[in-house]
Amino acid sequence: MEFVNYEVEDYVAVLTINRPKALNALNSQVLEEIEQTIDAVDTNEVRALIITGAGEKSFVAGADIAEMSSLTKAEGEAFGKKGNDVFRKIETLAIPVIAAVNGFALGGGNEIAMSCDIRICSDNALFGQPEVGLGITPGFGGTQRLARLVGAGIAKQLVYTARNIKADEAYRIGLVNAVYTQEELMPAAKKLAATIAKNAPIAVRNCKKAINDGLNTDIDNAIVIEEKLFGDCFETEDQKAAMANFLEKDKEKKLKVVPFQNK
Ligand code: DAK
Repeated sequence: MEFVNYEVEDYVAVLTINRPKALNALNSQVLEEIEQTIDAVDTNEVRALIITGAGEKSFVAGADIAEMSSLTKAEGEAFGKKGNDVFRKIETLAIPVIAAVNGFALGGGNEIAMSCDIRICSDNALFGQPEVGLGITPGFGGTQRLARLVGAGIAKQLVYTARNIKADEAYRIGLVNAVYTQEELMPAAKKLAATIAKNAPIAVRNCKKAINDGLNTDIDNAIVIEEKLFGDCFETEDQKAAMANFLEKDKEKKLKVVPFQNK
């Protein structure tokens, strides 16, 4: 791969978008490489994925404006669909995904971060949806995910004004969960991922599915989704081992690696 690096260590994978000359902007090739990498994540081996950007300046500075500048209506729709398909794969990946936002997260950059389960950032991060200043709408889910994450009022203000916000404001509105210095960001992301990876993997995946699927439906259906995924846990070795450990007062509570059962 030219623009994506991928490494796995101790159940945690790091996907780095690596196109620093263009501040990691997303062109078709970058999107294709992200998609191939996501498709290839071995969820039996990896329990949490971190997505970050190469360099100290930018997470992702948006979709590639040079590539978009000459698109026709049909090509624009196809480009939007490509990005949306990739971001949806991130959002629905079986394991938790953490965005470690290490600088600019503008347009498509904010949108890829929002397709992750959790966002943390460095203190030099800058977030925004500048699209209306470029004569377009956010096209990789920005109008949808931002409103779901921070509420319609704040999302509309950010999208209509195209105003960028710094890390502290992103934290205040709930767009990111925590802010670190640049040096602390990746260690913090890895620590968070390792904490998730220590828990029963199928239970964690079922939690992700329950939260995501439940948010997309009404509360009555959402509770049924939760019930089913809760019930599924009782077919896992982790549930039996972890509860037996508790009852036997085994403080180690070591959880076994159990291959994910696709459902
Ligand atoms: N695309 C392409 N190249 C970019 C880029 C981008 N988004 N952002 C930066 N670059 C390139 C610059 O052109 C420059 O390249 P060279 O001139 O060196 O060859 C290099 O990265 C360094 O950038 P700067 O020299 O500008 O660096 P500065 O530190 O001065 O400024 C900046 C950093 C992030 C403030 C500035 O680069 C900037 O404003 N970049 C654009 C940010 C932006 O507007 N992003 C949102 C893009 S729009 C849709 C699908 C998708 C989307 C919409 C619709 N559908 C099909 C419906 C998504 C849209 C977007 O994401």
